[in-house]
Amino acid sequence: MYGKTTIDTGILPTICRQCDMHCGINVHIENGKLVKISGLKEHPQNKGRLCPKGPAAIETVYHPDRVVKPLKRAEDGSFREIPLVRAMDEIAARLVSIKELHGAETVSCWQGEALGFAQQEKYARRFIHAFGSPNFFSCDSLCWAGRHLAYSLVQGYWNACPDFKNADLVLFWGSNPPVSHPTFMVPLGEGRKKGGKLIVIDPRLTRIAKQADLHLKPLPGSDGALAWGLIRYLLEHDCFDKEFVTKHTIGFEDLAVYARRFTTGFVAKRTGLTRQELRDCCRMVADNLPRVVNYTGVSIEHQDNGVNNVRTIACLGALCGAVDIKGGDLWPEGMGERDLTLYRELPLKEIQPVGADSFPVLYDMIKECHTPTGMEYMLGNGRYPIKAMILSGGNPANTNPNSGKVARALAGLDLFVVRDMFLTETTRLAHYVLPAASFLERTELHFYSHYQHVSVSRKVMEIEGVLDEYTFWRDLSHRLGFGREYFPWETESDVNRWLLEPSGIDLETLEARPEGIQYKPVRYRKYRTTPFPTPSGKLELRSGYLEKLGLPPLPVYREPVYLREDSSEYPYILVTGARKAVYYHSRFRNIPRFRKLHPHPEAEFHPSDADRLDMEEGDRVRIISETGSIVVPAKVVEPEEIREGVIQVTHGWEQESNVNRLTFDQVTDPVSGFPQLTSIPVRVEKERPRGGGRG
Ligand SMILES: Nc1nc2c(c(=O)[nH]1)N[C@H]1C(S)=C(S)[C@@H](COP(=O)(O)OP(=O)(O)OC[C@H]3O[C@@H](n4cnc5c(=O)[nH]c(N)nc54)[C@H](O)[C@@H]3O)O[C@H]1N2
Ligand SMILES: Nc1nc2c(c(=O)[nH]1)N[C@H]1C(S)=C(S)[C@@H](COP(=O)(O)OP(=O)(O)OC[C@H]3O[C@@H](n4cnc5c(=O)[nH]c(N)nc54)[C@H](O)[C@@H]3O)O[C@H]1N2
Ligand code: SF4
Ligand SMILES: [Mo]
Repeated sequence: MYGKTTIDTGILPTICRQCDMHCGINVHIENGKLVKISGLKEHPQNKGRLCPKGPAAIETVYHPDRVVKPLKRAEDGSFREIPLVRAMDEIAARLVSIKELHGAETVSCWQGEALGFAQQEKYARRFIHAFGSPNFFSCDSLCWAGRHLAYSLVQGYWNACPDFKNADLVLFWGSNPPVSHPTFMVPLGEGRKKGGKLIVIDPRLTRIAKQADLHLKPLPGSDGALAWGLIRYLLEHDCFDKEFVTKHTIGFEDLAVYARRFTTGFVAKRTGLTRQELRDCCRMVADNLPRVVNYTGVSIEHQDNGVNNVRTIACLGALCGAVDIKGGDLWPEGMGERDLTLYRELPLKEIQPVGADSFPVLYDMIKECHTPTGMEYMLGNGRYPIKAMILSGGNPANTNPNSGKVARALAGLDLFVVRDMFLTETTRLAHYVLPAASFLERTELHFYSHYQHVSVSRKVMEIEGVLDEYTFWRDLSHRLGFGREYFPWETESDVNRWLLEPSGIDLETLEARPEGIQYKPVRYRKYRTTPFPTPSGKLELRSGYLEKLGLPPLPVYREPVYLREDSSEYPYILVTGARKAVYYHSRFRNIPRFRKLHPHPEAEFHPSDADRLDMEEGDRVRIISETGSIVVPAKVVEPEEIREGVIQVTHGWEQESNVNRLTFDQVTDPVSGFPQLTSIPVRVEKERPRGGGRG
């Protein structure tokens, strides 16, 4: 057993970061060893509940395969241990020489999902700007940013968690919270007890769909048409909040004209839903105004018209008058903490960030460089080359679209440093693999914007030679000569103190309150006195900002690619990424008790499709898209579980089972540049007449 715990025996309350829900947990320690994780009842996020992944942090931390020593790749491709100081010196020297030879902008950073979207990510943003390069990449090029941009374009902000508890009707668009966001089920359950209704829009019968009052199974990629159909219905039947729309929105006239084409017949044809289903859905919305909330899942932004489809859903919320009200979409207020990034202090105006020319909205609004364009730069097809990357908390060679190309791009770097807890498909391509501290080995602030709450997690243990993110960036920046100026804090606790200072909450108070502190009470209808944070100060049903960029100002509908273009060669529609409760993207397949639950990858098929393909459960099938092909065992589900003609494969499996060999990096959302991870045209071939179940 390695590592030194903060206390010898006892219970330390902290925050779980096995996923992005930030539940309160108690870590039980006996004689210097972590023995159990239980739920922290006082924490408002989870109220003591845990999902299976939380307690598995112990298996992760003590996993026999965990990387605890720095590794350097030798000429023959094998990894050799190297002392940490030497590794850091060598990396710093390589960065200096690449900067001198090719320019600072050829060096980049990448942060993956494991580090989340706040403090940990901001260290990397700070570092790379101080180094002189704007090239910060992350998993945000295919997660969250599409929704964030869409909602921000309409109302100026995105609320990650609407007011489920007080809503009369909740619509989940392509999302399955019992699995993906277990803590949503607490307020949702409370709302349901009070009589709140539920509509789920998903081509599959998910766990949340089983609980729904109405489950619609549209054709993948057609959600925009459905949302426009709902808008048309509300306008035609005069069921919308006229006062709100008149006083607080712009673009209503144009929206109303565009909505006219979305007649029931038109929408039924696009979505594959019946007229009756459409009418039921429209009536439920109209009958429950204004407390109607829409939650858009990741699969909507993974569509090739993702931003406009999400914008349409946001406009629908606005017509409902469900903005900034109890039981609606909340408008969260920040705490006023300091900003770790240097975008204001040290703008790098003279260098064009990767992708900012093709997807200006993505860079302008969230300072994210576009990862599929980044691959082109790494392959030498950009305005300048990307030569070096420091990546932490991600496994893009597995999780990013067209994964074969991603691997080729990363393999071509002159310097590739990866910080991870395990060896992965991505670390295999690295020149240096540095052991990363788990969330139990660092301290950071956690924000819960929907109830305006902050808490701090604590360092529960430490492993010698395993650096937390802050210490890594600090040590590297000191070697490069800008540490004293930009990374002056000794420890992460010092950073936390600095971040909190303007908020008036001091670190010691927060540390004494493991359940956290509400930094501001939630207020409603702030728009009556405060302009929306959009260019016009109003809610923008039509965007002048997009128009200036040459993009359509309205959230126009575009048919998914399988309808737009001839795809007779690819008669099935693939959706990817439906989450499994015990896996997190490419993570946790190395936990034996989880692996027992889901031992191998699988492709879900409707029984009629299985009949058509003369296929049985367990047969190995080859699925082929324009990008590539994979081989996985088939799972023939019940007829009601998936829409006929649709196939689902979850991502995160390796090599020939990796569904990202099929996903599209060449078809991108016009606003965000998001690659297309759902609604992909594919064909299917049986690999062998009858096969085993393992892939
Ligand atoms: N256990 C676990 N939890 C996770 C994750 C994980 O990997 N494992 N990942 C986390 C991350 S980073 C994210 S972003 C979230 C995502 O979480 P959610 O946004 O809730 O997404 P999923 O749970 O994948 O559910 C997506 C659903 O969309 C459906 N779908 C696919 N295409 C379409 C379409 O075109 N239209 C509609 N209406 N539906 C469609 C799929 O059938 C699937 O059921 O989950 C987070 N939580
Ligand atoms: N086809 C398809 N592909 C998808 C999706 C989909 O729906 N369909 N979903 C996409 C989405 S929404 C997302 S967010 C991305 C996520 O994609 P990635 O960002 O690549 O996330 P993970 O696969 O979880 O990789 C996290 C890595 O970090 C390591 N790690 C764990 N904890 C720590 C830590 O504390 N510190 C450090 N340094 N490393 C740690 C893990 O071992 C793992 O290798 O995947 C995307 N890929
Ligand atoms: S939902 Fe599970 S993994 Fe996520 S923070 Fe909560 S306990 Fe941890
Ligand atoms: Mo994500």
